[in-house]
Amino acid sequence: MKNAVLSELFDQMADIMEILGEDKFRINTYRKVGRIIGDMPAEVETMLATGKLAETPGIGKSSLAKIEEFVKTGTITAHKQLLSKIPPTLLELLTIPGVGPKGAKAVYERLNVTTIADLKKALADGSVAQLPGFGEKKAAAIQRGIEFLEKSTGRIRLDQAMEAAELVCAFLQNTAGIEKIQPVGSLRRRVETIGDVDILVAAEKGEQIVKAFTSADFVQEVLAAGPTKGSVIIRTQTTPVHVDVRVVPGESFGAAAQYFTGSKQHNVRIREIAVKAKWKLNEYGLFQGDKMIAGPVEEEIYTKLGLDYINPLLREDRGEVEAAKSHSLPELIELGDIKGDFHVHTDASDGRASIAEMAEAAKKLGYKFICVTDHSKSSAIANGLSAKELAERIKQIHKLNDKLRGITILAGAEVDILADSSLDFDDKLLADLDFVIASIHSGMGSAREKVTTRTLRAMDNPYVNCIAHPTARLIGQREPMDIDITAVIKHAAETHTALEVNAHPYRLDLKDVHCKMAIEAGVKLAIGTDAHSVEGLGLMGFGVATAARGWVTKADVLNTLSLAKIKAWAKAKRPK
Ligand code: DGT
Ligand code: CA
Ligand code: CA
Ligand code: ZN
Repeated sequence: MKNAVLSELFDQMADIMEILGEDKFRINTYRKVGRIIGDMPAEVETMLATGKLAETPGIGKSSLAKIEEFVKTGTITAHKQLLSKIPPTLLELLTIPGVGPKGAKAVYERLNVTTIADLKKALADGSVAQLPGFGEKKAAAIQRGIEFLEKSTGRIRLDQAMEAAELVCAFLQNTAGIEKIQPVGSLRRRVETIGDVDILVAAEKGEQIVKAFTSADFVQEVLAAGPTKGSVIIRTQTTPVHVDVRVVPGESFGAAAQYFTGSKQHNVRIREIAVKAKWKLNEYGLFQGDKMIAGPVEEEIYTKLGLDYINPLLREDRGEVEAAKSHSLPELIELGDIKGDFHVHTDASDGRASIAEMAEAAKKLGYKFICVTDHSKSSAIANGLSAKELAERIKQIHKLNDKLRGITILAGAEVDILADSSLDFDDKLLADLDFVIASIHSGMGSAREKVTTRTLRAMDNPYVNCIAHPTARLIGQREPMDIDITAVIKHAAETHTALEVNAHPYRLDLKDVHCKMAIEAGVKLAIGTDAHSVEGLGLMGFGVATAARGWVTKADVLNTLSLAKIKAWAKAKRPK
C-alpha cells in the first residue's frame, strides 16, 4: 500500500525540517498532508487519477506535485534533498519514545549526538540533563524510552505478522505438492507481539517446497534454505518480516504442529508427561519404543497423554496443563459469540464513516448492536464533540434507530477523564446516553497515584459503564501508564464498571494476563475495536483472542449479551 509509505515520507520531511529549524507553518502543512494521506479511504493513485486528491482540503499545489512525483517514480526529490542535510542516523533518535524532533535537534546541535549510542553516553555523563529545557526528569524519560526500544526491537505487531502469514499461506496454497498448511509459533497463539512467523507445511518433497518459497517474489532476503526449512525476510506493506517455513511428512503433521506452536514452556510440561509414561515426544510424533502412537493429528498428542485438547491460545504454561488433566479447561470466548462492538468512532469526531455506514457494516458482520463512542470536547486533536453536538447526536441516533432494521445503535461516548479526575461531560448529559466509556488521553506520563486515582474516580461516576484502554499503551510506541491495575480491577468490581479489551492491534488493552485477573475478580469485560472506519470493525478478532488468552469465557463478556440485557446492565449502576 503506497499510502502508508507516502504518509511516512511527508512525516519524515516534517521531522527533518523541524530538526533544521525551518518554518513552523510549512512543517505543519507537511504533517497535515501526511495525516490526510494516511487516513485516505482509497489508494493515492486512484485519488490522483480521479482528481479527488486535488480537491482535498489541505493538499496544496506543491504537495500535489510531490505526490505525483512519488506515484510516478516512487521517490520525492525534496525528501532526498532534506535527507542529505542531516546525518542519516539522526532519524534513529526519533524512534525513541520521548525524543521528538525538538529533542533530536537539541542533542545534535549542542552535544553533537547523532546516534542512539552517542545519546546513551550523553545520558550517562549527565550532559543531556544539563541541556536547557531538559533536566533530570526528561533525561530519565529518554533513558526509559531507549530501554523500551531495546526491549521491543525485532518484534512486530500481531496484525503485521498476520499480513505476512496470509501472504505466505496464499503463496503456499498455489504451490504444487503441499497437503496441509498451518501457521504455528507465537502467531497461532496470538501473542501480542511476534518475533518471527512460523508456518508448517505437510508435503513429501521438502526441498522443492523450500526452493519455491525462498524464491517467491515477496522475499527480500534468504537467511537459510535447507531440505526441510526455509528462513527468509519478506516485504509487507509496513515492515520487513522474518518468516520460517518448515516441511514435515503428513504422518508427523500433528506432532510438528504441537511442537512448533509452543510455547517452549508449555512444551516442556507436555514432554515431562510423556517422559513419565516412558514415551518419547518430539516434532515427529509420540513414540513408545519405536512404535508411533500419535503423530498425524495434533489432538491425539494431548489425548494419548491423558489431557483434554488445549486451545493454542492457552499454551503458555499458566495452569492450562493442570486444567487439561483435571478436565477443567474454560470454554473460551469465540468471535461467533460477539453480538456487537462497544467502541466505535464516526465522522462526528475523528472517524471516517457516518453512523449509518458503521451500523450497516456492523450488520453485515452479523452484529445486533454497535455503541457509538465519539470523543468528548477535550480531545481537540481527535475533533471531540461539544456537549451541544453530543446532545444533537443522541437525537440523530434515536431517529436512525427508528429506521434501521436488524441492528440497534447504542448512544454512547468516549469521555475524557480529565487531569483533575472529573469527566469531560456533566452527569445530566451522560444520563441521556445508553452506555458510556471513559478513558485517559492526556497526562499519561504522570505518577502512578495520579493516573490510578483518575481512573478510580471515573469509575465512581454512576454513568461510566466501562474504562476504555485502561493502561493506554501503544505497542512498540508508548509504554503503558504506570497504573495500579490491581486497584483498578478491584474498584471495577466494586462499582459495577466493565473494563475494556481494546481490540486494536496497537493497543490490546487490557492485555491477556490482565483479562484473567479481571474475570477472576468478577469484572465484566467489554470488547471494542476502537474502529475509526468501516474496516476497523474487522479488528474484533484480535480482542477476542486476547481475552481468550486470558481464559475469558462467553459469560465474562458484555458483547455476548442481548441488547435488553446490556441496557439493564448499564442501568443497574445508575440512580433509581
Ligand atoms: P516468537 O517467534 O519469539 O514470537 O515466539 P515463538 O513461540 O514463535 O518461538 P520460535 O519461533 O522461537 O519457535 C517456535 C516454536 O517452536 C516455539 O513456540 C516452540 C518450538 N520450539 C522452538 N525451539 C524449541 C526448543 O528448543 N524447545 C522446545 N521445547 N520447543 C521449541
Ligand atoms: Ca516464531
Ligand atoms: Ca521461528
Ligand atoms: Zn476511541
